[in-house]
Formats: sequence, structure tokens, C-alpha cells
Amino acid sequence: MTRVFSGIQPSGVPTLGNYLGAIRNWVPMQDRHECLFCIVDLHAITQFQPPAQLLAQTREMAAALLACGLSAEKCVLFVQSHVPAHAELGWIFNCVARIGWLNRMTQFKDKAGSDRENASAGLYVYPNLMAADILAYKATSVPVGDDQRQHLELANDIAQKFNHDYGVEFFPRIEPFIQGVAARVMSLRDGTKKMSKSDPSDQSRINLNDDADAIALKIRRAKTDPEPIPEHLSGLENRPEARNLVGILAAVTGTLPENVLREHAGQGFGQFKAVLTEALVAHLAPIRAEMLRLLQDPGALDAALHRGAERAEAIAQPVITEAKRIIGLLPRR
Ligand code: AQP
Repeated sequence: MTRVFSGIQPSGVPTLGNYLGAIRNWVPMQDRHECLFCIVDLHAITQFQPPAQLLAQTREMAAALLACGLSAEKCVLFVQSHVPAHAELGWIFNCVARIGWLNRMTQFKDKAGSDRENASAGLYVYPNLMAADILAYKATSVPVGDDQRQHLELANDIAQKFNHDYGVEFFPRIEPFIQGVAARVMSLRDGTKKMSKSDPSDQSRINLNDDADAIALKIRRAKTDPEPIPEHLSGLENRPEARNLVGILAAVTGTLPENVLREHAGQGFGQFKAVLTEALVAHLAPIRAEMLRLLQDPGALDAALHRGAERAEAIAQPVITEAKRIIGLLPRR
């Protein structure tokens, strides 16, 4: 059975982008594969998180993932920092990855912005830790949004270099699993930027715990252009905001953007946004309600995460021990 690994940072409430690009695709995988889904708090602290907020967001993320349909029985759901293997292998990979490789990572450039000198060293080596997250379990399938493609290529480079340097066939090849019509959901304020849970503007995103009024307001305020909805996909070229809203409606109604265009061609955005709001509220209201219900019992959430960490540890520990033997940190058997 394929082993699947994916992670999400507790750096805020998960957004519609996280949901459509990643979480929603994780749910059916639990029935077909051995799945590990990880709340990657060590990644979240690459940018400062107030401590109490980080703890609250970690629990909130667990509630959101369960509310979206993950099952703590079917998959291994856990918090990254609860399993030391991630940090241990992350350090080893810091010593395998080359600085030139990291310099090419566009996410670092996006996140560090113009103030690169002031970004944390953790943000810079983030892709090495991500490679460790996956390879500590020798997972081979990684369902992520389109934005993570470059990091997975780097993870494969690291695995290959490790195998080559030590003359072993130890770490497997990882296959990204990028799926869905809305593999990359863009900001509601700027269609050229991806929707992010840590964007300073709350108006740029739909949070999974937004109520119907908040969703309606954000969609009403979403940036658009004065042209009506076109008939064909070619009419969305150079219209990133229009393309994004069409993609979102297609994704939440389970259809293709071309079908959305066929149905709404000629409409202005006022009319289109009303339809989009209704579809989003219908889709997200049950998730929000379940999330709020789960958050009423933090003890049960913590217990589920604790069990998940024990199961994850049992898989990762033999892999790390063997990696240490290969490197010479432990004697060979
Ligand atoms: N806008 C997006 N569209 C599609 N997929 C997305 N993902 C994130 N944003 C979008 C996917 O969500 C998964 C978890 O992401 P993450 O939390 O590990 O980090 P991220 O990609 O950096 O997501 P955010 O929301 O932008 O977080 P912050 O603001 O903290 O940096 C990944 O599979 C990602 O592809």
C-alpha cells in the first residue's frame, strides 16, 4: 500500500486555498492508502508566532482537519514537534542539501520579501525540513497544492544525493500528487498572489471558520474587473481575479471552469458573486459547525493528537535509526 504524507502549518486558520488545494484531496486517500497527516508547527515558527496563539492554532487546525473529513482512526494525524524524528532528519538534510539548491526556492523569496537579511535561517532551510517530514516515513506520495511542486523536486534531490553519497538505496523517490481544478487558489485582493492564511489582510482569504456574513462580505469586496463573464476560457486570459473566482466556483460545485463559463457567460460580477457566495456558504457551513463543535472538547483533540504522535513515532524511529547507521552516527549492525 502506498504511504502518503502531507502537512499543513498551524500559522492561522486554514483557508479555502488550503482546503481546495490540499485538505479536500486528503480525505478520500485515507480509505485507499496508509496516510500520515501532520500539523507542521516547526515550519510555522520559521515566522514568529506568539506562543499562546501557536498552541491555539495547532488545536484549531486539528479541529479543522477532522471537520473536513479526516479520521484520527483511518489516518495518522499528529503534530510535527511531538515526533523528534522530523528535527533530527531535518538537521541531517541541512548537511546534504546544497545552498545553491535552496537559493532557487521561490517560496523563500516570496515569504522573505525584500527584507531577506532579516528572514530566519529556518525559513531558508524550510524545504530541508519538509524533505525530512516525508522521508522520515519513507512516504512516496505527497498530496499538496501546486505551490509546493518545487519543494518536492528538492526533496527528491536530497534523497538522491543522500543515497549517492553513502552508496545506498535507502530513501525512495517521492511523487507529488497535485489534483483538482483549483490546485492554486489566489488572493481575493490580488489575483496574482496565492491565498494565504498568514496574509496580513483577512479580506484576501476565506477562512474555514468564516460565517455566512463574513463570506458574503469578502466575496462582495473581492477584486474583479469591469468585463462580464466570458464564454470561453480564453476570455479569462490576463484576468487573474476573474479566473480565480470562476475556478473557485467550479471547485466547490464539483465541475469544470468551462461549465461555469457556459452557465454564467455574459453575467456581470454582481450576479456572479451572489451565486459564488451561496455555493461557498453551502459548502463551508457544515465544516465550520463541526469545527466549532470539536473545539468545545480540547481534551479529546489533544488525546487524538497524542495517539497520532505515538503511531507516527513507531514508523519513523526505525527509519531514523537506520539513517544514523548509514551515516556513521551509530555503529552498523
Ligand atoms: N492558495 C492555495 N491554493 C492551493 N493550495 C494551497 N496550499 C496553501 N495555499 C494554497 C496548500 O495547502 C497545504 C498546506 O500549506 P501550508 O500550511 O503547509 O503552507 P503554505 O503553502 O505556505 O500555505 P499558506 O496558507 O500560504 O500558509 P502561510 O500563510 O503560513 O504560509 C499545502 O499542500 C499547500 O500546497
